[in-house]
Amino acid sequence: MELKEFLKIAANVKPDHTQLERLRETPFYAFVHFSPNTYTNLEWGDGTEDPAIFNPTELDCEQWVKAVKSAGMKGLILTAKHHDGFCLWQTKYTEHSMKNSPYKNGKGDIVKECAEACKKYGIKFGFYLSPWDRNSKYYGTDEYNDYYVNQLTELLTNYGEIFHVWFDNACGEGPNGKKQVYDFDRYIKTIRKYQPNATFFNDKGGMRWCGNEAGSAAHAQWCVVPYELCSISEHKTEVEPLMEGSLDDIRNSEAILGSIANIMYSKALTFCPAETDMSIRPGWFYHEDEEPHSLDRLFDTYIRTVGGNTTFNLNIPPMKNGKFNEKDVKRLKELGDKINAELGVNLAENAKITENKKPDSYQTEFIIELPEKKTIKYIDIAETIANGQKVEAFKIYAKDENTLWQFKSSETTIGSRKIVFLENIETSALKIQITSARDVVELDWIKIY
Ligand code: FUL
Repeated sequence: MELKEFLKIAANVKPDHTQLERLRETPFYAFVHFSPNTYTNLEWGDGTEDPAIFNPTELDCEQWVKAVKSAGMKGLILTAKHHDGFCLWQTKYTEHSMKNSPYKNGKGDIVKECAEACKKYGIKFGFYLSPWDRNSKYYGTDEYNDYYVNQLTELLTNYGEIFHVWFDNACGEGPNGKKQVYDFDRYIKTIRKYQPNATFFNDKGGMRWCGNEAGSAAHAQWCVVPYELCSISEHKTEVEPLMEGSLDDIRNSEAILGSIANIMYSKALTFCPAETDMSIRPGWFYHEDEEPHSLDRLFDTYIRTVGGNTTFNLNIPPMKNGKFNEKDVKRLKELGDKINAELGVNLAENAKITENKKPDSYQTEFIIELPEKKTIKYIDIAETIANGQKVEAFKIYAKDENTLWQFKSSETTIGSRKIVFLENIETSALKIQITSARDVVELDWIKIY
């Protein structure tokens, strides 16, 4: 197969409807880590914690949801079960759960309270059900996969619409010293059966991990990646590898996974966007001695993730009493206000946008002429990601007083959305020059702020 043909195939691998919804409608959502760890001051419980310690006497899920909403997030994922195995809902399958917590005399169901609060305020609800379970006696045996699917089914069928199911890939030892072989195929079939519109997160497919927990999405992000490395994703295209070689040394969490130099060894391609996960504080769980990250750091992460062809999953940990810390509530509101202030008004609303295609090439350029001179801080570009990811590289130019094009920035991929920070350029015209693409470029929008 010729490179040109190969790239055209890669450029036309499309998202499924769940991935498209996540990228377009819900790219920014919250994570809420809450478990016995909140009370033991740990990040990973070992499963021997007494459920009696878990007692959020002032639990206020509506406070969480309102705070999340104020940041502009559209969904919330609760740790229904973390690695310690404690279940935040009324499960039939273990006693290591709310049944033995003093909260509401063992009748509490935090998954329910949280799902209901989300529904009330129009926030989508999802959950994290950790496959690694350091409490379950079944862990490390075949029966554990039944146990896991039973719990998954409870969560998928009793709490209304679920937008995202979070599986971690962590696979440590359980109480009997054994590790589990996870039956991801079965888990995914269960999700598809009960919640066909939900996405799932796992670095092997669905939505993959961006590779770090520091909120750093890389400058070149691809959604179309080798199927061999994201093999639980559904969409695949058989291709002939362009080069003999192996993908053994590449991890599925690498940003450049979809670069030509990597995909040319692949036998099949799949669509698997990255999710960037990060906590508002250093830990995933609440620790009294920690402080929330600065507004600048969070806003910058937003630009580089939601504006970098990944989704952004931002964790806020409730305190022992079951509320978010007021400092976090304030920071979330500041973040939402800053996003609106910086990216709220599209200055290209009344601009004239013209495309000049180069003949016999996928190279093209878009000229944006504004009705008058403006100070421009960001360009926001989106490919028609429903049809695949095409752009490899582009450059930005702005017209100066002498109407000459001045080079401003050199960028790589666009994908679902790329926001470029331009540092206050005063101009009345911009040019986006696509210097390299895999097929005919289609854009959903060009906005400027
Ligand atoms: C990791 C877990 O081990 C952490 O505790 C946390 O839940 C994070 C989001 O995923 O892999």
